[in-house]
Amino acid sequence: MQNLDQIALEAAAAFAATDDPDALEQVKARFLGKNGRITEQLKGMAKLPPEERKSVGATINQAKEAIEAALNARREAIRRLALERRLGEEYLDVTLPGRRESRGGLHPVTRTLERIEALFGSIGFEVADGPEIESDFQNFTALNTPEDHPARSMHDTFYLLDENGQVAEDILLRTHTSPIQVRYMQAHVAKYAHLETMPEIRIIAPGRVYRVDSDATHSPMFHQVEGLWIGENVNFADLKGVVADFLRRFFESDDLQVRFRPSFFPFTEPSAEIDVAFISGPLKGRWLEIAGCGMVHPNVLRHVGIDPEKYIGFAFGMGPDRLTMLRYGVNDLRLFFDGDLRFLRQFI
Ligand code: 2U9
Repeated sequence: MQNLDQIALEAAAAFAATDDPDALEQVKARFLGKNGRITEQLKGMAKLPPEERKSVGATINQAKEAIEAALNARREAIRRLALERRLGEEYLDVTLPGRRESRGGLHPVTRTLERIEALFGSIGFEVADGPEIESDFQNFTALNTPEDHPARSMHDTFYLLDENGQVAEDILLRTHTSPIQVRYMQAHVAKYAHLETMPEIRIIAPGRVYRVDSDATHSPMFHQVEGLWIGENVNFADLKGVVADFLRRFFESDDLQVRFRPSFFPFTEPSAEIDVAFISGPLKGRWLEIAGCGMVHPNVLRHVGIDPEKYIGFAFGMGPDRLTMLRYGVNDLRLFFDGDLRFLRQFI
């Protein structure tokens, strides 16, 4: 029988000479594995006389435990060594600035549109929507615009081409959001055809509109919000109240001055332009044109199948781009549509 102390010493030396976990397990097999040296010792006990087996077995087990203890100590040492090596190689610079999420925001014109929708919503106006590509009927004819009106010319309106590349005279980019109201009224008339008297119509129509025009105060695409209130007894005083109240709430100024100047639009009669004057601030005292309005022309009502002898109402239109310029003190409309984040971030 080999000296067990000697085997234990050899094992400890072999473990110490290994600094890789896989190699360590192979060294372990040489001593504790199926054909390892300790296992051979245990097998050899069979040949011993029975009276010696107990003490020899105890000695072998002591050696085995010593080897296992040395193995575990080496495993732990190798683990710690690997960790220290990694800590030496890799490091975290906690002084580096973090990667921040960039914060988005609503476009200033979108904020104005949402504000307008909320203010009119608070007095019972619904928001209506419609297509940006329109028919000549919905955009012009239904709105009492004469056949030879300059707005219908190709200098003012973007027409679309047909499949042969020819200008299609009856499809165009809407020049105002009025066709939204035309469609809404047509649908409303159909929906309540079974009733003797239809419910009132109270809507606003916000959206993008298109005209052949481009300078510091005109963009070929711009926004409009129009409003419409049709009922059996809606008058010009209602129009003045609704619009003046809206403007004072929009500009957060109770003493904003509002005036109505006679004007002309094909789709309203009588018609008026609406001006406002601020009583303080940089724009103090100057009258600014802000919207147009009037009582809906009887021909417009007839075009959508509403009896102008029974129903009457008002309409108005304003430019939310211009309202945004006034509210934030911006002097070039094009800034809103250039998509330059340095400009737009100021409104977040
Ligand atoms: C229907 C009937 C009538 C909408 C109206 C105006 C007057 C008007 C301008 C303001 C500035 C356009 O954005 S702007 O350039 N609008 O002056 N709009 S009355 O009249 C309607 C609308 C729909 C069925």
